[in-house]
Amino acid sequence: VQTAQTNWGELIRAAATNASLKHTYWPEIERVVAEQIRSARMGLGKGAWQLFVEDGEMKMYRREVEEDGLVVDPLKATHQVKGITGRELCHYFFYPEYRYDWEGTLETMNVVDKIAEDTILFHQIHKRIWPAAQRDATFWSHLTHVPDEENKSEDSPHMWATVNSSVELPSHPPNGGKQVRIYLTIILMGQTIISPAAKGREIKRDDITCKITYCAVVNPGGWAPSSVLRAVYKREYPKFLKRFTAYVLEKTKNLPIKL
Ligand code: 16C
Repeated sequence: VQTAQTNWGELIRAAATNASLKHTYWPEIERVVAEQIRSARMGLGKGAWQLFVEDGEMKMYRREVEEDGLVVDPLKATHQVKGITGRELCHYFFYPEYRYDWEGTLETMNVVDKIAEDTILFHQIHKRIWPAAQRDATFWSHLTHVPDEENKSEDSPHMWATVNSSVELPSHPPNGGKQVRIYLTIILMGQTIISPAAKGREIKRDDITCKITYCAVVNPGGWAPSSVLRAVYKREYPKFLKRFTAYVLEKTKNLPIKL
């Protein structure tokens, strides 16, 4: 069972491929992934988070934060989806071959380097929002998990997660093209809860529920009107989480369950 002392760094290292562990980015990946998991698993606390979307099981909270006059409101969303696993959720979010299917803000996506099976470097150009300049992003993406335990409970540390975090790539300098560089730190985490009714028999998709947490901080990197920005994310975050989870349900419905 998870405690305040859970050493996430150690758990993440145990799950990582050798190729990731050997890469110069590894210390940074381990630090950011551990920090993101810790904060994703933290409750909402008192006061700070405001609920701005509630749609069935999906809830989205934000904190209004500005840095140097730019809106960088952190987002924390929770959701529950019946019929998929945390592993399946993170698989479709991580692997580039599915991204154009579900990512509605994308203009182009390029894999800059596949460091390992569990770590990929991306350059993405996003759709322009009038009247602001178009944005692009360079980031590493890492897929990790903490293995299932015999007795899965909501406070045991088992989970799958994909973390995306901005990184400077000499091959793609910021503001080198006509886009303004955005900076992002994002985690998508999924925990699979198996209904006790399935004990002793084959698990069916009806027996599983994925508890999802998605946290994002996006710095727009340059001028964009605050009102436009807040209106855009209020529309785009819920659209993303609904569309993406529907996509994973559709892709997996006739496949064997991957726990
Ligand atoms: O996590 C998500 N996607 C991942 C894989 O692509 C990845 C990317 C995250 C970057 C998302 C920021 C893109 C903002 C660009 C402008 C949006 C254009 C919308 C046009 C729609 C027709 O981690 C899922 C991401 C879900 C969408 C989030 C939207 C957040 C907006 C924040 C404001 C950005 C500043 C825009 C300045 C004009």
